[in-house]
Amino acid sequence: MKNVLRHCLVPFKAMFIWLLVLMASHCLIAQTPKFTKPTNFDDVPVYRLQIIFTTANVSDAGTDDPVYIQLNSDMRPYYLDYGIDDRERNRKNEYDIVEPNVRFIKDIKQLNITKVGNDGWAISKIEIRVNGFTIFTKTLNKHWIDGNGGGQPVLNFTAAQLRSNGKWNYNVAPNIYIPPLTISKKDLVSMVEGFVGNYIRYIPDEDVQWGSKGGVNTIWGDAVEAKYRNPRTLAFDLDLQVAKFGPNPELDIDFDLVVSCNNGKVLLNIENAKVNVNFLSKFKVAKMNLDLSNYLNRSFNVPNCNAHFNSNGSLSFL
Ligand SMILES: [Ca+2]
Ligand SMILES: [Ca+2]
Ligand SMILES: [Ca+2]
Repeated sequence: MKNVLRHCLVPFKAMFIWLLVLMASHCLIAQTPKFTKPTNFDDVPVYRLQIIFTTANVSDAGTDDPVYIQLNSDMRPYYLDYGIDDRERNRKNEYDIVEPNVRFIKDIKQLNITKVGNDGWAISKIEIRVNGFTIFTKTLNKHWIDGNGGGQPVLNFTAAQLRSNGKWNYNVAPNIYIPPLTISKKDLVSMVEGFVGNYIRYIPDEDVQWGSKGGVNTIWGDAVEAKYRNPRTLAFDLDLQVAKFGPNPELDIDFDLVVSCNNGKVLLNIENAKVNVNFLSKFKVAKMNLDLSNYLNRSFNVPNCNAHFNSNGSLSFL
């Protein structure tokens, strides 16, 4: 039993370490940070990537179908799924894209939006945000994407279309190359939620979903919650479920996000991970470890490590 549980914990631990390394690269800075402004806008490092969709305000505009995006050909489909009812009529949804294949703005070579299934979705606005700055917006006249009724299930923008948008330059975002010195708790939660919503699509042989109130209740408060414990520790609680015939078993994941300093590098690590369901033994741990080592290379050196959590749960690097 213990052995099974250990196997279950490994992939989740690895995936969160992966996420945290990405978060770390988001903000790891020296006490007197200096950031070189790349000559070319396309060479700006991506510390945070978000995509924002507004669903049109017309009948049936919303959809419960899965939606994924791809920003270059190396990127596997990235599913946009938060622990809420996504893509409702006349609602704006902001998604964090925690994606190792987008390290610089130049890695955004396309925007391909795909919807699976036949519940049509009408989009009225799309926005891409890098490091908190909007670099692309497109207002649409109730653009439907759908798999039937004569609709197209995809909406694509080429590299040239994205870059001719008028916002893809330093004039609009002169400080886009400077990462924030503090990440709010809300933003940390959003990054975890964006990562997990995509990650659960790739767990083999199981249909893992966010918790819900339909049938057996599997959600308490928000699907992702974080609580300040001490300057080194932020405690996360995730509410998920496993789709099964009959009542869906709850999948509750708890872990501590711990910040520390190691040889002048800020490290964010997962500790005390707890999972209440032991179904993850088929997960490819070796693949995850390989991914993890790749992402580790993104860490910055920081000569003076003062990174800590504030009592409001934000992560400060000064
Ligand atoms: Ca619809
Ligand atoms: Ca959802
Ligand atoms: Ca909760």
